[in-house]
Amino acid sequence: MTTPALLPLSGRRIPPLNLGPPSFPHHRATLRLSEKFILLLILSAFITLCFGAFFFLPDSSKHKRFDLGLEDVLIPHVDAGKGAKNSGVFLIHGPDEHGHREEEERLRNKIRADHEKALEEAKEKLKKSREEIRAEIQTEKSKVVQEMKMKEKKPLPPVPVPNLLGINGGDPEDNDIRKKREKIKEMMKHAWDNYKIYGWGHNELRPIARKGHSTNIFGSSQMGATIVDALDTLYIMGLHDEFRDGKKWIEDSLDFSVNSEVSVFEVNIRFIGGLLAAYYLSGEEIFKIKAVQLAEKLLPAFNTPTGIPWAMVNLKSGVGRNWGWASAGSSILAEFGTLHMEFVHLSYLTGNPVYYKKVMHIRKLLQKMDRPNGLYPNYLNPRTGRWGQYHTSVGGLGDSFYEYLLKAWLMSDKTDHEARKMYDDAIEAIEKHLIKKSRGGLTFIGEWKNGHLEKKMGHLACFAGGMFVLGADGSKDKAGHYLELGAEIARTCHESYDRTALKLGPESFKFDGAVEAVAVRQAEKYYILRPEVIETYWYLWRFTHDPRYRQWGWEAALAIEKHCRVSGGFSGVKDVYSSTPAHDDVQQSFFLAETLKYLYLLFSGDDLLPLDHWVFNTEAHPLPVLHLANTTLSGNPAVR
Ligand code: DMJ
Repeated sequence: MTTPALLPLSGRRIPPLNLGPPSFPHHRATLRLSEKFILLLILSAFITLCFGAFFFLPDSSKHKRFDLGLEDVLIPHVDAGKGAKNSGVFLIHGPDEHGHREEEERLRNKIRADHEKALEEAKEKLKKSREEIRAEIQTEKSKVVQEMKMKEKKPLPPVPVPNLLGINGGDPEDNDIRKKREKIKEMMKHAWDNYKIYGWGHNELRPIARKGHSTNIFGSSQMGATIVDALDTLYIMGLHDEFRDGKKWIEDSLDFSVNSEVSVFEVNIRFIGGLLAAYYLSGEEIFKIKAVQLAEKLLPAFNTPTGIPWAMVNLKSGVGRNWGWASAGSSILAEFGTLHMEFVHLSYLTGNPVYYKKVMHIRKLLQKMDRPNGLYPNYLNPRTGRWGQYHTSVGGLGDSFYEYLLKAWLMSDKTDHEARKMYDDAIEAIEKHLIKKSRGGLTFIGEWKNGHLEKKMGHLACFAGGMFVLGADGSKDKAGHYLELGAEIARTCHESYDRTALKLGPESFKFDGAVEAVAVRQAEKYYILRPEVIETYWYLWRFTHDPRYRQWGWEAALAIEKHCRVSGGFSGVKDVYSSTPAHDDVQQSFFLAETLKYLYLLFSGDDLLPLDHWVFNTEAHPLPVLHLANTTLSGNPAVR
C-alpha cells in the first residue's frame, strides 16, 4: 500500500479505492427482453411436446412408469418369477388395473389439451408485433414493481417511541459563535448542492471532475451513500428542502435488490445508521422500512461456522467473503465489532430478536477467547474462531470495536454492565501496552504488533480522545483520569494538525526520536476530510466547556475551507506538508455525515442532541438511548 488510494478510508478496512467508474455486471446481457420471451415460449412448447409424446409410445415401454406410489419408487423391483434382483426398473403394482387405465387416459388427454393450448398461445404471440410484446412485458414488470412497492409500504409493528429530546435548537446566544455555526451550515450546503448537481444517486462526488464516484465498499451499485449519510446532518441544520429531496430519492430509487458485493460494516454504519437516525429525527416510516430491508440483506453474512460475519456480502445472492488482504482469511475486529448499536435498534423497532441475537453471539464468543496481554487482536478467523496476526490498534482495524462497547452501555441507559466491563478491561490493557508519552510530553496511542510497540498513531485513533471523555463518567474513581487522558489525546492530535503547512492532520504520524506528531512517509501525508480530531474536540467541549476546543475546531474549519473547498464541492488533499497541495478529487460521504455535523454541534448549544438522550454511532448518526428497563420490546422479552 504505497498510494493514498490504497490506504484505509474509514479505518475499519483497507479497501483499494476504485477510481474507475462502477462496473455493472448486467451489461453482458445481450438478448433483448422480447427475444428472450419468444425463446421462452418456444422452449416451453417444446417441453410440453416431448412430455406429451411420451404417451404415444408403444404400451410395453411405458406401462411400468405409471401409478407409482412413493413407497413403490423407493423399493427396487424383485421379479419373483425369475428370481432376478433389481433389474434396474422400478415396479408398478396395482390392485385396480382398470382404474389405472382410466387415470392414464385422463392424464393423456389433459397433456394433449395443454399441449394444443400452449401451441396456440405461442402462435398468437408470434403473430404480435415487437411493440405489442414489449408493451405486454412492460405491463407485467410494472405490476411486479407495484406489488413490491405495496409490500414495502406495509407498516412495521408499532413500538414505544423513545424519549426524543433536543432534535431542534442549540441556537448559540453568542453572536460570534452563531456566525461560525452559520458558516458551517453554508459549507454543508455547498457540499450537498454540488453533489446534487454532479453526483446525484452516485455514492460520492468527484468535485473537480464533477461527476459521481464510488469505491468497492459500496459494491458496484449506485446506492446514494452521500444522500443517506447526510440526511440527519441536513435535518439538524434545518435544511429541510434538501432533506425532502433526499427522502424522495430514497423512496423512489434506493434499491437493495442488486447484484452487488458490499462491506457489511460500512453499509451498517452509513446506511442502516443513517436511515435509523433519519427515522428517529423525522418520524418518517420510510427510513425505518428501508433500514430493515437492508438489514435483511446483511443477515446472510453471519452464516459462517462461528457466526462471526464475513466482511463482505453480495446483497442478491447472500454469498459472503473476507478481504483478500486480511491476515489468514480473517474478519476484522472493528468491522464485526461495530454492529451492536444499529442491530439492537433494529430488534427494538421490529420486535424481531434476530439482529440482537447475532450481535450478542459475537460478544459471547469474544468473551470466551484468550486475549494476549489482555488485548484484542484485530483479526479473527470466522471459520476456525482463532485469532489471526497479533496486531492491536485503537486506530484502523480496531477502533470502533472499543467505541461500541462503551456506547452499548450508554445506549442501554447504562444497564448493559457486561459491555461496560468489557470496555473497562479493554482500555485498561490498551493503556498499559499502547499508550505512551513522547519525549516532548505528547501522549500518543501506538500499535501493538507481535509483542512490539510501533510508535505511530493514526488520524483514526484520534477519536479515542472523545471516547475516553465520554466513558469517564462510569469509571468510578478513574473518571478524572480519563477526562485528563482524553484532553491529552486531543492536544496530541491538535499538534499533528498544527505541525503541518495546511493546518490539517496527516493520515498517521510518528513519535520517533526528534520526530513528534509528524508523518514521515509520503503515503501517510494525506488528509481525506476525516472527522476524528474534530469529533474529539466536540466531546471535550461538551464535557469541559474549555473554549480552546471551539478555537481548535474553528482552525480546522478554516483550513478545510481554504484548502479543500473547490467550486464543485470539497476535496481531500494529498500532502498536508505542502503549501500547494494536489487534491484527491473525492468528497467522502463521511464529510457530510460526520465532519460537518461535529463542527456544527461544536458551535451549537448543548441542548441540541444532549448526550444523556442520544448516542452517536461511529458514523456520527445519533440514535436515542433506549430506556429498556421501562420498555417492552414488542413480543421480545429475549431482547431485554
Ligand atoms: C467513518 O466512516 C467512521 O467514523 C468510521 O468508524 C471510521 N472513520 C470514518 C471516517 O474517517
